[in-house]
Amino acid sequence: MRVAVLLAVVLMAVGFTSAQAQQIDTISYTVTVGSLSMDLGQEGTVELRIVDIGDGAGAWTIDLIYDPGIVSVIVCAPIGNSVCEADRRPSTLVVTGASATGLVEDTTLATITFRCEETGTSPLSLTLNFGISGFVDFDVDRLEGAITCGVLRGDVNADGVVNSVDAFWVLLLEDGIFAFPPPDAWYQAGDVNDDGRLDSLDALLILQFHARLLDEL
Ligand SMILES: [Ca+2]
Ligand SMILES: [Ca+2]
Repeated sequence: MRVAVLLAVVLMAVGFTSAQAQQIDTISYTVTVGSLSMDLGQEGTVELRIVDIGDGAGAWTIDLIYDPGIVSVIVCAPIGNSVCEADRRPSTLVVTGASATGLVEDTTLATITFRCEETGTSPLSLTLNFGISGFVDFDVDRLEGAITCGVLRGDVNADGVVNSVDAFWVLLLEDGIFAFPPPDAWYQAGDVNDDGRLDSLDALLILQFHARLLDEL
């Protein structure tokens, strides 16, 4: 009797009534997260979604794993019945939630805004935790994403815009006033005439681009 009561409590906690547990043999859905391609310093938003739901999703705990060496999380905004934990582990967002009636339609669980901090590609991997097993079978797919961070030509200080500050940085780099070797990304962004050097000509082109005298760099 005690076991039956505990089982009922567990099932209710994950969103099933005892009647539903008897009726539903397989819970099926797909968890998806989007992909982005951005430049250093820019921000973009992906959606974490549950789609293609079969017999209803009563509860979800989803780990979204990213590379903190490439991107940072600006904000994780949960939607509806979800909660977002951004600081449990350095490389992991945890989105949890529950619905007493079970989700039946495609649903966005959270929107997550990332910022490109370094060049490279960060995976957006998904790990799903179901809490219970043995009573209900899960047939769940994952569509994982990625964020690719590149260099915005002319944006030497990687703040997402090209302006006179970047021209100033090019001149500082030309003078070699830094006590540390500047990152390669600074050179990649600043050498806008592709001659292998950072000098006042690059600074001039950046200023012309900012003044809309040039259409592109
Ligand atoms: Ca800039
Ligand atoms: Ca150059």
